[in-house]
Amino acid sequence: MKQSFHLLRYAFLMAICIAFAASVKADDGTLLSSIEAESFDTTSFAGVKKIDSKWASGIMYAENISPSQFIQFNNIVVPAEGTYKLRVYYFNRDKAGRNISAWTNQQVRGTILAPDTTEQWNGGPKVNVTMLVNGTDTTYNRDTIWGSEGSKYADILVYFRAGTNNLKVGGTPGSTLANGYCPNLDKFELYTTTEIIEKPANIPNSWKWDYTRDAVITSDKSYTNLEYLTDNNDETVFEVNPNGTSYITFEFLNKMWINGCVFYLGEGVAFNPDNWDIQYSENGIDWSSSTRTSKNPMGEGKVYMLSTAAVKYIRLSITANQTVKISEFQLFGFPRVNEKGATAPFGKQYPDDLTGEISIDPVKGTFAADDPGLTSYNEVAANAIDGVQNKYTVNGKVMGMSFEFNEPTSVGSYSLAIGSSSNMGRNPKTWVLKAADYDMEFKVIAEVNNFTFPHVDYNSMKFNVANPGDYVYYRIEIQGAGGENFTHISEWQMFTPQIFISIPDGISTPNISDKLVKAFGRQGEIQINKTTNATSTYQVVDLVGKIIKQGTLNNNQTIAVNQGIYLVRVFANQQVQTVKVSVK
Ligand SMILES: [Ca+2]
Ligand SMILES: [Ca+2]
Ligand SMILES: [Ca+2]
Repeated sequence: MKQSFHLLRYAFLMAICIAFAASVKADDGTLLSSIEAESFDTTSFAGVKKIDSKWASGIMYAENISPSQFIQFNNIVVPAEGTYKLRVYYFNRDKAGRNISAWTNQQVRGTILAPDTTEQWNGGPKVNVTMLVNGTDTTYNRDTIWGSEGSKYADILVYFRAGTNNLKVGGTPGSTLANGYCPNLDKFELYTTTEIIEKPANIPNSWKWDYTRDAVITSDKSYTNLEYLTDNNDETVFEVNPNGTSYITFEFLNKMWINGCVFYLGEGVAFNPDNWDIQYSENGIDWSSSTRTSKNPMGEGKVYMLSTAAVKYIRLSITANQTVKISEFQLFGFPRVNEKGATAPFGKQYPDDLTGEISIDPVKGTFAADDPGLTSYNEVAANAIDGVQNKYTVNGKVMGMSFEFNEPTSVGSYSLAIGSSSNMGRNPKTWVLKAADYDMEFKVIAEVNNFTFPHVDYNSMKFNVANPGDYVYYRIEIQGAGGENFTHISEWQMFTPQIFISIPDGISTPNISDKLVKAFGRQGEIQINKTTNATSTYQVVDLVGKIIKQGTLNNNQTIAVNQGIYLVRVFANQQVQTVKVSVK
């Protein structure tokens, strides 16, 4: 019975399709494919259901798609990159309408309103309906009516790359319409269109800063674009054909406890997980493999918690016999130094004046917190400056801390660390760092909005101060993510040098360029010759990520430095060029 139902249905649908195609307006473009919503490939959401309905196209629809949920189609193939029109057929009984979000690959969601109301959630009319057809009243019996007349549609423009894409359609977090729930979805049609949208931004996979910035990075084979592996930029890709196994080694100045990593190959690229490994070593000679546990990433890339030990050497091994592309590799954890009074496995102290950095050691000033913290759990304010092991937790969504230096002090960067990742909802989300001179007139010197900590146990994340100055008072005001109404940190520190991030906070990631300068090392100096007319700035960075010199770039700039290997970074017009130079 079911089978004959289907055959009859198919014949009917074909007739509808032909009739429909003939009625398509010119600006609807060409119908490329028609996809039943219920034929979705994957959903990780148990609540999303496929429901039988004689009123629905394909005799089925998809329902119960909550704000953060979606259905996904993994093999949408289009001939060329660009804009396409997605026609979404839906059932909806909410008079105010509902929002439908649709997005492709790892792009941010695009949203449209589904304004119309249908007879039923499953599309079917409640009663027999009489419609004017070719000038004649025609009655359709509710028990025999067919087709997708029951669903309404809305159009949304989506952006595909050439070849295979995935498409996600679902709810809309934050929408006031039906609390973001998606209408029931019946089917989709994909059309060409003459309309053009910009490619929506991808959800970032990499953090602006990570501990690879503090490492000397070497490879066992010579690669021309190794810096793209760790430039904190999803768009730049390290291409490698290891012809077997190749190692990228990260050597730290001091022992590090590396507890996690990002491994992101690039948009739409898959890689056999058995073909890469994170290893660690005390001496750079004897290596052990870590174990890793996959956690929620920010975008399409993977975040892993790692099981390692406190060591100076970490390496990434890659095994393949063809070209492999890796967009970004990042390391998270904390420095394992100043071990006096340490309780294994976590040192009591973070780096204290490790490289000229200033810790918020009470000797250098006075720490104060707005809230004493959870005293009954010993999650008290003093834990914010005692090392990674202990954490400071407040009952509420705001946390304020101050530090008064004994003398005017320039803070170029600062860090916030989390302890165990078991309460990610309690982590800092949005904050400002303020500073003041003796006059106590505070101004904002750094700001971070909607930050997501990597889902890694015990990790300290560094942030830049865009405009450092000599101030006496510093104050950080944190809004937590609001989990269970608690907010916590394991440590707050301030450092003298600015950290290198590809460009100061608040400015989008620049495009990589090789056309800004020529730079090379000589005896005791670096020579930079501008090849762009644009106003440019430069940074000279050593191999542990510390900025040695920076400033506005003259046409032919000579910079005196000690013997060593440096990265010269030049910024102009939202572009950046990096040149590695060797100074004798
Ligand atoms: Ca359907
Ligand atoms: Ca990159
Ligand atoms: Ca602590």
